[in-house]
Amino acid sequence: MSAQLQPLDYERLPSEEQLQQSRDFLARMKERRTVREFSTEPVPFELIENAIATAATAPSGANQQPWTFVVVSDPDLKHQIRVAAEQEEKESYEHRMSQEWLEALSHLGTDWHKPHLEDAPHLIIVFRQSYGLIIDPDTGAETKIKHYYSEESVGIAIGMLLASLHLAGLATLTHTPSPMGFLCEILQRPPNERPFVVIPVGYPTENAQVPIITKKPLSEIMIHLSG
Ligand code: IYR
Repeated sequence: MSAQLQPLDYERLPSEEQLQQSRDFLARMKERRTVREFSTEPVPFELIENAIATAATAPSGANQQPWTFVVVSDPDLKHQIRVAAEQEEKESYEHRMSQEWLEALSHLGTDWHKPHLEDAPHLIIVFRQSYGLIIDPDTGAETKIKHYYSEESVGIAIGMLLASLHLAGLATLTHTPSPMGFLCEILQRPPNERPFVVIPVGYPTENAQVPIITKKPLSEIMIHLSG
C-alpha cells in the first residue's frame, strides 16, 4: 500500500511568540513534582479524559498506538490494588531490592506503604500492548499483530499525559510496583497487555511534602555540536 498524503496543517509562529510559548511551558514544567500525599477531593473527570486524549496524540512505532489507559476510580478496586501492591512492595523493600538500590532511593523517603493508591481519586494504569490482538467476535479466532517500539511509544505518551495533568493543576506519582502482574488479574486485561506504570492522580494534601531534589543543569545533559 502506498502512503496516502495530505498537506501539513502548520502555522509558523512569530519569533517572539515562539520564545514566549517555549519559556512559559518550561516555567510550568519546572513546577512539576512527583507527589506522594494525595487528598481524596474529587477531580473534574474531563481533566483525566483530556490528559489521556493528549497522550493518545503521541507518536508511536508505525502509528500502532500500543497503549491502553485504565482509569480506576472505584474504591473497592483501588483497595484491591493497594493491598496487592503493598504485598509486592513489602517483599521488595525487605528482601528483593539490593542494598545499592535501597541506598539510591533513600533520599526520596519511600517505603512499602502506599496509601496514595486509595487516597487519590483516580489511578491511571497504563498498559503496553506488546503485540496487537484482534479477536473475531463470531469465531473467537485470534490474530496477533507485531508491534514496533512499543516501550518507547508508551514512554513518550506517558510524558505527554504527565504534562497535561500538571498543566491542569493536578498532582501525579509515577509508581511502578514490582512485579506488576497482579494488575492484569485485578483489571482483567487481555494477554497482549503488560502493566507499564500506575499513576495516582488528584490534588496534593494541604501539608504535602516532597523531597528536596535538583535537576541536572543543561550544561551537564546537553551536547551541542554546532560545527
Ligand atoms: N517501586 C518502589 C521502589 C521505587 C523505585 C524507584 I527506581 C523509585 O524512583 C521510587 C520507588 C516504590 O514505588 O516504592
